[in-house]
Amino acid sequence: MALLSFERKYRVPGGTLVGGDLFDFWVGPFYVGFFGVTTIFFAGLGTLLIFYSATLQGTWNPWLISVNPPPLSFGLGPAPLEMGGLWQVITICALGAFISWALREVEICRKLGIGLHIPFAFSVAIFAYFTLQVIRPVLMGAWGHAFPYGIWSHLDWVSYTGYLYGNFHYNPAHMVAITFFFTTCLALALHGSLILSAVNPEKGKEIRSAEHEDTFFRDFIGYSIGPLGIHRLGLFLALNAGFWSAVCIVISGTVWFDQWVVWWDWYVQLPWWVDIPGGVNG
Ligand code: 07D
Ligand code: 07D
Ligand code: U10
Repeated sequence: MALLSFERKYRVPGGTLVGGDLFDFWVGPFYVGFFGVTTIFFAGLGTLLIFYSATLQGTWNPWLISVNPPPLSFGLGPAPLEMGGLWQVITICALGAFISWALREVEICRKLGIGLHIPFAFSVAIFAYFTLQVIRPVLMGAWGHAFPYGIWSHLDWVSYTGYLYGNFHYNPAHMVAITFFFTTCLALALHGSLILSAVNPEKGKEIRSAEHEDTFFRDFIGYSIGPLGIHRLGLFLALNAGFWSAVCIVISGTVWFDQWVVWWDWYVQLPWWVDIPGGVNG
């Protein structure tokens, strides 16, 4: 069915989580719903507050705007607006907007009768953000441990936090997360290129079937994961990239306080080589 006639057929009331039929309508291509309204509210208010913060800061240079969390001395308490209070309200707005966006995805999935995979996947990104801005600062006892809202300033935070633990590359969960990110890229490059090679032939040539795709990888590496399997694998890899990112940052400063390289001492201290000549005790 053509997309436009499908949309006309499927655009009927129902599937909402709250509000019944109240906001159950579309504006142009966009589904609104209760959570569309809350998204607009939180995103709008948050953006206005970033502009207000920029006027207090005295810059309109988009790279230099920075909404900073309160100084560490405020702990987990509320701060005056110009001393991190704006950051606190903007964080609430950001979470309100992200969660509304995920719930709007849920409503659209329910209307379409499809699975909730997309809102689940987005929830992992929200979880990573929540870990950086709420879980870790709460565990460490101050909002000042969270990152500032600014294009350059958030990079400064990442660099500073990385060097705080010596070389962040030695964080084992950071290694796992990076490996998942790299593998996600590899999987998408393999999948994108395989599909195009079969179904987007040169003019005049025949489209090839899924058997051709399967057979390429069986000939090449002896196994094909299959057309459904590659999408499961892709989602698994991508979600793990986000999940292990959250893990790598939440353990830094809460359960591990030292340089990350020191964590690897368990390896040189394994009993079977700790005492041999040249070993750490030998
Ligand atoms: C392509 C989908 C579109 C989204 C875009 C981002 C804003 C911010 C706000 C001026 C893939 C829209 C940007 C709404 C404007 C103000 C106040 C998604 C796509 C185009 N970062 N980060 C960027 C965010 C963190 C890091 C770019 C957000 C952590 C590094 C952009 C968050 C850490 C680098 C950006 C966030 C971290 C970047 C491109 C939230 C660890 C870069 C993003 C809410 C995760 C790169 C100048 C992109 C860059 C970059 C946005 C969090 C590290 C400005 C919204 C604290 C090392 N980040 N980031 O394409 O060029 O994402 O920076 O958590 O090198 Mg970041
Ligand atoms: C948090 C984004 C959530 C986004 C949401 C949506 C909008 C709307 C609107 C477009 C998690 C926002 C939407 C605003 C926009 C419109 C219309 C995603 C989030 C909810 N690192 N490192 C990571 C690498 C080093 C350090 C993660 C590589 C150095 C610290 C990832 C390298 C040092 C932290 C990663 C490298 C260091 C990280 C980031 C290489 C610095 C973190 C991905 C090759 C000296 C962060 C949870 C992520 C983290 C993180 C990769 C190097 C420090 C695994 C490849 C050695 C302090 N690094 N890193 O988390 O884990 O995405 O955050 O050198 O905090 Mg690292
Ligand atoms: C995939 C795929 C596949 C496809 C695909 C795709 C994955 C099987 C079949 C999809 C992939 C692509 C298209 C490829 C490109 C995508 C990316 C690279 C990812 C990144 C994407 C972007 C950078 C684009 C981002 C754009 C966005 C998010 C759109 C922005 C839109 C809005 C801000 C509007 C959102 C709408 C809402 C919230 C609800 C509706 C609201 C309105 C229309 C506005 C009017 C508001 C109201 C009526 C409410 C009133 C408001 C009130 C009362 C409050 C106001 C208060 C204030 C303070 C303002 O696998 O193959 O192909 O295509």
